[in-house]
Amino acid sequence: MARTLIDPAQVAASDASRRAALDDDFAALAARLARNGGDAERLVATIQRFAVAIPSWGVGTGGTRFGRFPQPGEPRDLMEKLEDCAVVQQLVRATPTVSLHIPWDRPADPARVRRDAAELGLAFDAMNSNTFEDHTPGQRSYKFGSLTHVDAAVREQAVAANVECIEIGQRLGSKALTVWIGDGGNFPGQLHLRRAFDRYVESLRKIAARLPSDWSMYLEHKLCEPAFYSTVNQDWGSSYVAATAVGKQCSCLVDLGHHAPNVNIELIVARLIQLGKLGGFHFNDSKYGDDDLDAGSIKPFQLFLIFHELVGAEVEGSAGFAPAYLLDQSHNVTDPIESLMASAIEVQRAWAKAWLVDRARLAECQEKNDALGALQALKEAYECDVRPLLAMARTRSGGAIDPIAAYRASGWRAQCAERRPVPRRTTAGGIVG
Ligand code: RM4
Ligand code: MN
Ligand code: MN
Repeated sequence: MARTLIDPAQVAASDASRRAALDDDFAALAARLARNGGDAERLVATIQRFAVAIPSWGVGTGGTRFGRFPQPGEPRDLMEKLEDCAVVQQLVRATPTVSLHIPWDRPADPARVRRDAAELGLAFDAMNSNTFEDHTPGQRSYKFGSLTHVDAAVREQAVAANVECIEIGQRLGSKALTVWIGDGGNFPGQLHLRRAFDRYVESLRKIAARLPSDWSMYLEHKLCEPAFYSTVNQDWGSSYVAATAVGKQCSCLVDLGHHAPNVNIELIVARLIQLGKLGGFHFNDSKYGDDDLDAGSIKPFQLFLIFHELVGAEVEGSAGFAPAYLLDQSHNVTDPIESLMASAIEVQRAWAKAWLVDRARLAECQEKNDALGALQALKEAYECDVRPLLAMARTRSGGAIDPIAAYRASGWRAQCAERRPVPRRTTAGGIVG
């Protein structure tokens, strides 16, 4: 049994006033679903097996280039970040793993961190390398790129940084490396576009050569930022070409905020599934760019349509289909713990609704070119209020019926403000500041 940071008696008290209503709502929904051959119990079991990883950089307050408004009790080091992740997991029960960012989270003693995390009921997901900023004085600078830099010595240093991530990850029990680079050009003519991409693939191959045989490597593309004219791994097509060139263990990771406005992301997902190169996701939401807003807060229907593709692939038995799910958000005006809980539930909600789609009926509509009927088949699933299923799955897994209410009642943030008075770190440390 994992050590619980929120007193279970407090969670039970929060649940007590909600239990009867949940039982009523669940029974009503189960009856409704049964009328169309649905099985609420089976859905609860399906929801219970859903998991999405927490980004270590998501538990601190984020910021924009205009400023950051830290809140009291922010985690000051890796262990405190893990504590906050454990609180999310205790109440939500859909976030059993944490994704680390190196060197922001470089552990002094990985074996010990692994043990302490396990005690909190947590394990480690994909490792993220950071060659988009300079870390150590005296190091070669990434100002003009890392894996794609014109200088081979800088490329070597960036490859070594990724290899270090793998080595730390092995000691933590991780099985994947996610590579996102900020490389690109700010001005036309700055980069030789084809040569920069060639150097990217060459560096990636060197990293892949150091990948343990049971590991995966994910390439994360991004339209722009920090380079604002051209980005080396700009879109899913570039990412696919690079992943294919690197080999079997390498696939593409889709961050929902890394596309041009209005791009049909579910279509990209379908293509990557079809090509056997969908590695995983960074879930978040956006209105304009890489806004890193909470998953499902702006375009919940899009999130559902993405899961419709994912569940479809699972149902149709796409071989070896097991994408990695991670939240990648920046919480600027909310309590990060609350945002992470709400986001995990949003992603889980999209997953649950995707399982409600009547696929036989949808296929029939498609065969008959019944466009309206097909949309209706999707909308029926999307519009179903699955909250009782989610809450039932959560409480049966040991979480809270209403995680945000239970968290607010627990006083965790106020306790942290006392226990974690001043930020320990004074230098910049990525999103966590
Ligand atoms: C990037 C990208 C990466 C994340 C960094 C912090 O925009 O989304 O996944 O590691 O931000
Ligand atoms: Mn990302
Ligand atoms: Mn991003």
